[in-house]
Amino acid sequence: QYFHLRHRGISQQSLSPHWGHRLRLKKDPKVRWFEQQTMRRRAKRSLEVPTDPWFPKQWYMNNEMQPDLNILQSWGQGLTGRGVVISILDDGIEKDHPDLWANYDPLASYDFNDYDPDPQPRYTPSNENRHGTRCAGEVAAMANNGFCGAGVAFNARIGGVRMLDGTITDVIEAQSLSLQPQHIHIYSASWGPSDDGRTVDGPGILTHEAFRRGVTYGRGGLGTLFVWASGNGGLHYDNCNCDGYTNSIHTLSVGSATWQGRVPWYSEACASILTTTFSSGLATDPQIVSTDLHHQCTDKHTGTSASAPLAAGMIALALEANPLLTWRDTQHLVVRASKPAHLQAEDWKTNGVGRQVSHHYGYGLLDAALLVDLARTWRPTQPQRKCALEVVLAPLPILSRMLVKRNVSACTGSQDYIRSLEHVQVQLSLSYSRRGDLEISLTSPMGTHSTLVDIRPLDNSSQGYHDWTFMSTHFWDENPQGLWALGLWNKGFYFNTGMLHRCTLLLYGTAEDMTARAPSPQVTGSARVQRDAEGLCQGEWQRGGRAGSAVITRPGYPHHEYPSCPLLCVP
Ligand SMILES: *[C@@H]1O[C@H](CO)[C@@H](O)[C@H](O)[C@H]1NC(C)=O
Ligand SMILES: *[C@@H]1O[C@H](CO)[C@@H](O)[C@H](O)[C@H]1NC(C)=O
Ligand SMILES: [Ca+2]
Ligand SMILES: [Ca+2]
Ligand SMILES: [Ca+2]
Repeated sequence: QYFHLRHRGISQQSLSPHWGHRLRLKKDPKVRWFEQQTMRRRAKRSLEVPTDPWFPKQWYMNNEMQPDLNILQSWGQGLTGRGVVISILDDGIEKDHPDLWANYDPLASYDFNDYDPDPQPRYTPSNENRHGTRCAGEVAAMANNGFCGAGVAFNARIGGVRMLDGTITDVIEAQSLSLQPQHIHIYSASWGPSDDGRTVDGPGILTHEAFRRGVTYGRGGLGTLFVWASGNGGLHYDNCNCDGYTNSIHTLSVGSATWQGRVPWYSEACASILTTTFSSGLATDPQIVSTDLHHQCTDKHTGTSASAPLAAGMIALALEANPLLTWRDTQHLVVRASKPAHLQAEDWKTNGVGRQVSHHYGYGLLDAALLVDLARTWRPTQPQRKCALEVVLAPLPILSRMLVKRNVSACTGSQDYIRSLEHVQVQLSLSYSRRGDLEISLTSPMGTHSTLVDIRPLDNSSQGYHDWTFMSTHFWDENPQGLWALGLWNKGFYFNTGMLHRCTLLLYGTAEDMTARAPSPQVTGSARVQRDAEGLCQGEWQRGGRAGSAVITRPGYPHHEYPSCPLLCVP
């Protein structure tokens, strides 16, 4: 017979066995076997698989194919976007759609085409205004309601800004991007300048200011998250570094891969892409499932526009796991949670800190489970520093192939000193006989070669670049000290000529050596942590790193999400 014995003299929980009582039991001839009960960590195994009829068609997130976006694993940990607000800046949102209405958030919505609070799309025979509704369903279509599929963050709140169905001005863009910055956490946008392969264009003064204010003051000062599609100009050999929205350091630029891990025909490569999610490919490749106009479902959502909302939904899961992430923390996490996986490209290279990076995919396929795991234990980054250096002191004629080198101290000795890079920008003015023939590249002291703009065969402009800012994410976490090389290479007509007038290297980052961070988090927080009946942590807890790093307190944070908290428990 088995008995369960309790003893009042023994504390409910302790870190060591009680030797005295064990000895007494051991000596007792009537006891043949005993064991002191210890806490066992058990997680519910049930991967919460939505019952929605179209979920089996959601190949990119239903675990059918490996690797996929690893969304099911995050749901299994109870993360579904609860408490996170996302707004889709597009052509409207069908707010009464049977798979959206419950998550629809009027406070995250507006109509800047008609200047009214109702972003309902304008219906036309060709259904051209279905784009926003399709993007919204990817993020937050309702789950387990017997209809359509499920969104990545199916318990998040979703809004829509109608702004693409009409004349677009700097004011409208700026107003859209600064709608309710204390209420909306993530904006997802899949638009930009023409993808014709000959345009160089970016945000106007007001929109630029909207981005700056968003990251500075938005979300209570943690910074609004702007998730952006990289562009659909692949057919026109476009380069997303000629698009000032997606190449902004303030936007998180998302590229696409087909289910087989190929570069889709519409995809544009560039150095400012940070990460990749799945989307469509050829007509025979599976596409993305989402909500559609007229209360319908679709399994035909396509293009880079379909990739950005998937990333926005995954970031919503990370924000639920850790609401205190800043806009730069989020980019750091996305760098770390993106993997080359099976993505095919000719240009994968290993950068100076050992990460694989490509102009087609950034750091690779985003993994939701990895993202939320890293988010939970992330120690905040120090404030952003900026170190600017003039590369060209006097105008230089552009030779057919040239390198302009500069030995950089990274602002050593000043309060702008940078040890670990984040974004790197090159701001330049040059004239050139045929702009699209000129390839511009940047090589870091650690030997990472990044193409700032590849040739664009259709760009026959003779206007050159005027104070244009290119951006690269490929040097992330590298040490910027040493010799940088700007490369200019005429890859077109032999008689091309031009002048490099100005060039400034802008380094962003912090004085912290990010490569020295322990690979797994150092939880040293002290705390008012208590355990509940199941031995799980409850109540307030703190986490901190080594001396000098920030310590955060999160009152009443969901306890069961934190595998790290048992380290310290106050009975
Ligand atoms: C760059 O400058 C530093 C400090 O002046 C010097 O030690 C280093 O040798 C220089 N590197 C190159 C490649 O010139
Ligand atoms: C560039 O090409 C377009 C279309 O082929 C043509 O209309 C335009 O005149 C060309 N511009 C220059 C500067 O050659
Ligand atoms: Ca309206
Ligand atoms: Ca559904
Ligand atoms: Ca483009």
